[in-house]
Amino acid sequence: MTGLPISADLIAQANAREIDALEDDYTSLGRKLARNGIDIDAIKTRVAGFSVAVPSWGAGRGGTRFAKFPIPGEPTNIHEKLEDCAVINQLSRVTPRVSPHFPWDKVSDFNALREEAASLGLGFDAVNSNTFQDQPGQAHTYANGSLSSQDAGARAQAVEHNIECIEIGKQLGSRDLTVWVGDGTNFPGQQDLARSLDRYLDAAAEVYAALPGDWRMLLEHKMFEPAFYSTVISDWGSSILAAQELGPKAKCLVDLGHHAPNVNIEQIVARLHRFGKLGGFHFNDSKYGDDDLDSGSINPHQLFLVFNELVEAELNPRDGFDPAYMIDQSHNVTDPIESMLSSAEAITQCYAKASLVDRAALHAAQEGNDTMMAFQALRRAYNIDVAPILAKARMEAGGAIDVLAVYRESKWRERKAQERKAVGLGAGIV
Ligand SMILES: [Mn+2]
Repeated sequence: MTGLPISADLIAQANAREIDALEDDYTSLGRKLARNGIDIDAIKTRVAGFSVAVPSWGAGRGGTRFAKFPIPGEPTNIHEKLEDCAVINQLSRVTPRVSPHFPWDKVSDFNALREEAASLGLGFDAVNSNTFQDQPGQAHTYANGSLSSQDAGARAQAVEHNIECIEIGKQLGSRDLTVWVGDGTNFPGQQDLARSLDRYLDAAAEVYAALPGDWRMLLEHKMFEPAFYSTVISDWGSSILAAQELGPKAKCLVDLGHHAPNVNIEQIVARLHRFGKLGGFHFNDSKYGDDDLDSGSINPHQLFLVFNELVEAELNPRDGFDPAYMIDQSHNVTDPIESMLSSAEAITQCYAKASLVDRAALHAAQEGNDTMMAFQALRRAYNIDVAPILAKARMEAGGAIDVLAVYRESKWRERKAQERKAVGLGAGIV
C-alpha cells in the first residue's frame, strides 16, 4: 500500500538490524514453552489475530482540568488524527480501527472519510456520542443532564444526537454506539435518584429503537466526574440493569478507570460475561481515580488478571463473546503516538500471557481446592516475557520489531510540526 505514512524501507532496515537477536530470543522462548507443552507458533497466531481500537481523540495531547500543553505537530482535525493513527497501526500492526467521536470528528462527507481511512489501512470502530458538553448554537443545555435531564427538550436533543451518530456510523462501517453521559448530581437532594434513572431509561430506549439489526449500544458507566455526588449510570450494577431493561442489543462497557477504588474489575468482567452483557472494554491505567494513564503503566498485574477473564470468556463463551476493545487514555506529558504504541504493546502482552495460562491445570486446581497450584497456574504465565512473540508477529505483518525506535527514527512528529498548524492553549479534554 503506497498511502501508508512511514517508509516501508525504513521499517525493513531497522528490522534487519534486530532480526538475529529476535530469532535467538524467539527460539529460546519456544524451547521453554515446548517443555510445558505449548506451541509458540500457536500463541503467535493468536497474537496476530488480536487487535484493539484507538480513540481519535487520543491522537491529540489531552489535558487536565487545569491545563493542556500541546506539542508541535499535534493533529488538529480528524484527517491528521487518522494519519497519526495510521502510524500507530503501521508500526504495531495491532490497532487497525479508530473509534471516532462526534461532534469532534464531524466532516461533510463520511463516505469520503471512510475511504480516506481505508487508504491508510484503517477502519472505524464504535462511534462515541457526546452529550456531556454544549456545542455552539445548541438549543438546549446539558448543564443539568442529557438523556436524564428534567428538560424534555434537552432529552430529545440528546436522543436526536445519538441517532445522528448511528447514521454517521452506518456510513463509516461501525456497528457499535458507545453512550457515556456525564449526567448526575453534585449535591444531595439535587435530583430524585430514581426518577432521573427513569428519564434516562425512557430516552435511551428511543436511541435503542433506532439501532440497526446488527448494531449494539454499549453503555459506559462511571462513578464520578463531572458529577461528584451521584451519576446516573454509576457502576456495573446500574449498567447491567439498564442494559437488561433496554434489550439484547444493549451491552455494558467497562472502562478500567470508572470504578470505586480497589474494586475487583476482573470479577466484573466475569459477571457481565456470565449474563451475556459484556460488550466492550476501555483500556487505561490509574493510580487514584479516572487518571486515564497509559495501559499497564501502574498496575500491569491487574491488566493481566482482567485479560485472564477475557481469555477465559473467549475460550469458554457463555452467550457469545465479541467485545469491542479500545484504548481510552489522556496523554498529558508524552507524545500520544508513543503512548499508544507502548500501551498497545502492554495490552497485547497481557493477552498473550493470559493465552499461556494452562487452563486445564487451573480448572483442575480450582476443582480440587488446591489454592496454591491454582494461583501458580496464573503466576507461571504472568512471569513469562512474551515480548519476542509480539515482535515476531508484528514483523511478519509488516510492522516494526522495535516500534518506538523506528517511530523516533522516522522523525514523524518533527516533520508534522513543519506542516500542521499549532494547537491553541486552553483547557484539556475530559
Ligand atoms: Mn472510556
